Amino acid sequence: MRLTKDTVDHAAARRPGYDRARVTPGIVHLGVGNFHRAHQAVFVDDCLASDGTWGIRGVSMRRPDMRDALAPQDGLYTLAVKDGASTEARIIGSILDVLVATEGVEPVLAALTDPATRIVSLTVTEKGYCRDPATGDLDPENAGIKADLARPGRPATVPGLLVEALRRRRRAGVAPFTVLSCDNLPSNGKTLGRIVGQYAALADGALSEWIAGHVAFPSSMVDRIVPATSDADRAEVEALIGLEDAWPVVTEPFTQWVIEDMFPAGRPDLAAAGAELVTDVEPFERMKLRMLNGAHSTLAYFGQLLGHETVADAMADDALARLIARVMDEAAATLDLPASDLARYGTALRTRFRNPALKHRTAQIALDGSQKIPQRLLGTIADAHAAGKPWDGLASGVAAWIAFLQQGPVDDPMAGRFSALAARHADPVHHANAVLGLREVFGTLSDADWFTSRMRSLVQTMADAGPRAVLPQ
Ligand code: CS2
Repeated sequence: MRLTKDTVDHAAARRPGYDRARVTPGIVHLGVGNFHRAHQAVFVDDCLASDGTWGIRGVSMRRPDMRDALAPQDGLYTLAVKDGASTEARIIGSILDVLVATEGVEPVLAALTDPATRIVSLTVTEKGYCRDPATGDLDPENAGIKADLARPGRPATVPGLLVEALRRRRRAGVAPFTVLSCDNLPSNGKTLGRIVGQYAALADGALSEWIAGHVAFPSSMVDRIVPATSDADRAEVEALIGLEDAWPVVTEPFTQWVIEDMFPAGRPDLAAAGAELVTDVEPFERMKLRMLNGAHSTLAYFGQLLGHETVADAMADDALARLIARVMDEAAATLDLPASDLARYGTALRTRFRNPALKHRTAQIALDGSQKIPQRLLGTIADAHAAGKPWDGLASGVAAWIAFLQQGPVDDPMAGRFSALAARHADPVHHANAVLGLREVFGTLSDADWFTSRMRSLVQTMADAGPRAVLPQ
């Protein structure tokens, strides 16, 4: 029997503690993937009992698979929280429906322009921002951006969609929504606000000014480890809850959401649900990006080179675990937070990475390196070097990425260029030189001898003696 609104009462799991039939939409979320379903949708689920006006309408930007799984289940799905041998199941009801942007943008624009929509939140991954990774500005050469500017009424990119929705709201005299970025980017709200402003300036200068004066883009730091769902997860959840769920989501116990409290159009009582509402998110974002995500990417690329399928497998490799501790220490030394807090944070992260119940594949984290490496490792390296602090561990992570690119092919918006470089340069150091010359990734580090010479030497050592040769003994 399938999980639906009519069968949910039979689920052997915690169920929504509110009457779903009375919930009305107040949030449109772009990018309803597993991360959103295990994070923001759970916080909102906790808010719905006290205020039912914040239901979520999900939007898939490209693929219909999430809608196809959730529509027959009336939007319901299982959250399975795993810690070692224990699994706790809970049914989440905050997502009311899912629209698919590639099947028709008008229904999406209708949801975005509905006066009831007061927040538009996003998890569209780094590449969804159509930015130049090194500078964080809109990439005007991005093919999707060019196409959207040519036909503004039918946008397909995130900046195009937000600007068209805001244009229509302004024209109709409807107050703007608040735009809440939940992606792993530094100053994610500010970055998105700038990108949206830059896109609007190319489309319509007056609109750009109106957006700058009227639309809030709070930043937020999001954290929860959420692997892709496997068929084994589906079978386990079905056995646990006694109902079939086409797309449950498996995650860890830890969850954190730190949000800049700037919601002129209102917000759910997220603090009551455990979120931290603050005036400045940036120190938290930088800590998380540099210590968690920087270490994650390093584990992912070494894991791929050394044949470790999951993060927990990679952490069981002692030399790699030593490197990860070093990466976290080097990153911590660039942060302006109390050292004891950072040390505790690092220890807790390593315990989370070791959670054997999470099959978090290194291949999943290795995706889209060109979009991730700048804010996860390169900014940290530049800061550490400027302060005369060590950055050897961080550099090994970048070297592992370059070696991974040479093995190709990879899944990345820059995959075509990476394949061409790998095909042109058989010699690892020549290949590394060519990759280091990509300014959209490395920015000014492309020209910094102190950096490029160290990278060449690491790549040479790895090529001569294997990736293990650069790990701490
Ligand atoms: C991971 C993140 O896939 C990745 O790149 O580093 O998704 C990571 O699991 C989350 O940011 C944890 O909060």
